[in-house]
Amino acid sequence: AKEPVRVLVTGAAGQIGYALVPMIARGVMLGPNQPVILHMLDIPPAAEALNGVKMELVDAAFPLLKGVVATTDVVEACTGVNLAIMVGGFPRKEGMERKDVMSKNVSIYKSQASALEKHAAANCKVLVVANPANTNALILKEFAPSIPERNITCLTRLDHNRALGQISERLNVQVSDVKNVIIWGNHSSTQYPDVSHATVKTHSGEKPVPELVADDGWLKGEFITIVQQRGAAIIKARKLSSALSAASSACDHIRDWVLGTPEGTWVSMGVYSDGSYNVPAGLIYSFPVTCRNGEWTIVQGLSIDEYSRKKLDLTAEELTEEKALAYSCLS
Ligand code: NAX
Repeated sequence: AKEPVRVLVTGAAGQIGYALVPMIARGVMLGPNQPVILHMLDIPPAAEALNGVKMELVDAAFPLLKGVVATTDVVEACTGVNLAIMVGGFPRKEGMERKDVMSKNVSIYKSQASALEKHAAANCKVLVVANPANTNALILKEFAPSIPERNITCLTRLDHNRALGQISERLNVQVSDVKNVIIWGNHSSTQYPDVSHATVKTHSGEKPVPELVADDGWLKGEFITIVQQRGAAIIKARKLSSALSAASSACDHIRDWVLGTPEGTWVSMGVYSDGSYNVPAGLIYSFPVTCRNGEWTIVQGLSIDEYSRKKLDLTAEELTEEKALAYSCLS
């Protein structure tokens, strides 16, 4: 039998946590033959709710679930984990300054980085979900210098999946036949959902999405804003932010990273920029990546036209500003 993988979920008593932990325990993230031990962390005010989630996990009798640690102690939560899904954070409340929210998250991610650095298993992979996701991941990277930078990522797969969904609806095709959209940049409204290289599988082979949609106005207008603003549209409809789609996309992100992307397919992940596509090095920026043997590689050589170039730069500028703001919170 396979050794169980220890998976940390922070903010596990929250909405995404509640959707995510049963998916992990069912094998959605790591496959149907991989036993797991869940480590769930939350803060003391949520301790009782967290214990309730643990009770439900026991009640669900998941065959793959070999143990549950539910704790408010960050060291206990991080000890021995192979994967860390960072969902916990400080939400922006009405009337709060951006700097104040940033400052709270910087201090959370700084201390959780140190705990992971000291106590996680060697080669632990990290996915940051909590907003500002890219910048929280960058802070985590800075304060966990012994964790390789290729092991620290943030979630833009939800945006990627939203783009696939919109193309599928527009063209009335199966979402599983659409591939190779790209989310560039920040998980924020400056992200650039790009379909220039996306294709749809048809009876007569793979066709480019721009050719099938044949409405440049829609692709450069409504499509982009729908994807960028989808989170706000969900809040308006549900009076709560995206949770099941975020949880499902987090599973997709880790599954593809660990088990590999299908031949000819790439996905979007927020990763540490090496300067590819002239994106400033040293930002956590969403790129198209392929994954093999547990490692991601940025897809190289895609053509970027002038229109796309501006959008790649705009979201990079926002991330550069966020980085400066985060650093100003450290001093
Ligand atoms: P909730 O407020 O329901 O849950 C957050 C949980 O984190 C709470 O239980 C809270 O007690 C806990 N928490 C706070 N500080 C903590 C700390 N220091 N250590 C451990 N736990 C802590 O939010 P939810 O809807 O679950 O969203 C979680 C995060 O995901 C938010 O930051 C949200 O903005 C972000 N999102 C990111 C998405 C992405 O695609 N990257 C999409 C969905 C979501 O909006």
